[in-house]
Formats: sequence, C-alpha cells, structure tokens
Amino acid sequence: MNQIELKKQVGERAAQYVEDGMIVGLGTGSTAEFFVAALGERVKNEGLNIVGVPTSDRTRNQATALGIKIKNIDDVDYIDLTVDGADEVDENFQGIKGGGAAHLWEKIVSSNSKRNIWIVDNSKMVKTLGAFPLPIEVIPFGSKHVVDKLIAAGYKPKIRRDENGNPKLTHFHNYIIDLQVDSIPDPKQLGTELINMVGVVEHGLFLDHVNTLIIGRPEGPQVID
Ligand code: ABF
Repeated sequence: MNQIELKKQVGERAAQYVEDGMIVGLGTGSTAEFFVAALGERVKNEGLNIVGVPTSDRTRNQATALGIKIKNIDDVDYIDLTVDGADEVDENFQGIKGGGAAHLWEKIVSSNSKRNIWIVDNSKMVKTLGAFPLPIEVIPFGSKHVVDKLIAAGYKPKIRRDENGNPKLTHFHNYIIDLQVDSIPDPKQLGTELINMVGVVEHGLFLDHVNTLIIGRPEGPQVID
C-alpha cells in the first residue's frame, strides 16, 4: 500500500468512531481530508447527525461542501471528539503538528475536546521527535528578535516564506518559524522554553494531547488507545 492508501485507510477507520449527535473536531492536512470525506459519506448515506468544528478554512470548505453542519469553536460548549493528523509521533505519543500552518487553531480545538484521535501513516512514527522542523507561531512584531534568541539558544530557526519570499501568514496573520532541532529528547522542557518566549503565540509540540492513535499499516490500521 502506498502512503495515500495508508492515509485513506486511517481516515476511514477514524470515521467509524463518530456517533450520532456528536460535536466533532475536524482536523487539517491530507490525512484528515480522508477522514472528513468518510464522514461526509456517512452524513449522506446514513443521515449521521453531527456538528463539525473545523481546524482551518480548508477543512471548513471541504466539510461544508459535503453537507456537514459546521459551528465555530466559540459556538459550542465542548467538543466530543477531534480527529486530526500529525507530522511526527514519538514512542510516548507526543507529537509535532503544524506542517500545514494550522497548529494554533488545531491546538485550540484539540485542547477543548473530550477525546483526541490522531490518524497517521506509518512514516510519521519516530523514536524521538525532531527530524521534522518544529513550527512556532509568532507575532510578526518583534519576530526578528525571537529568531535571534532562538539562534543564541543553539537552534536553527527559519521564518516560513511563500513563493515570493514573503513571510507566510497564518489564519491569524502571524508568522511561522520552523525550528530545526534534529532531536527533542525532552519535548516538555522545550515546550516550556518556547511558550515562555515573549512574542511566541503557540508551538507545534502537542504534549499529552492524544487519546487514541490510528497508524496506517499494509496489514490494516493499528489502533492504540
Ligand atoms: C495536521 O496534520 C497538521 O498539524 C500536520 O501538519 C498535518 C499532517 O499532515 P498530513 O496529514 O498531510 O501528513 O494536523
């Protein structure tokens, strides 16, 4: 099975966790796209009655087109279940997210969810986090000094830029710094260090967030609770 087939496999498996009447956090990325598509099929074919809370405009547009009712996070009191992708997951189920520049929105939805499921193809599973550059959302004002402080701390920060070389803006009009760390043996320590830097809005370390991991495997999805 190729990577696309593995993403589809886990997206469809995760859709089976959604029950009638649920408020469901809808993740972002190519794997989550398969989950939303499978959910749309259930809404259409089974009349599944759910409310979706998107984690990006991209996901909102996809869900709306599929006939999934949508509410914003501040229009619901809680979220029953959020299903989302991830860029890296280590052996302690700590994760890096934000390759799609949506980690702030995703973390707000995730942290207000009763249950979080991550859906990943097997290439995302690592022993230690860090090969994937860690996304950090920062306020543009003063971001040069955040970059300088990260360099001084021994990291390799890079402002994410668009095809014209301009800083890529997030949904909230902030910048993304991609931090090449190589290895993150203590994600909690790094997370604390980063969130305490003035100008940092949120980092892409998702620590103690996930309840169930669904990993795409050629022999079938592996579900770990
Ligand atoms: C999203 O899932 C992002 O946080 C992360 O970048 C992405 C993984 O992307 P994909 O599923 O396309 O590999 O939640």
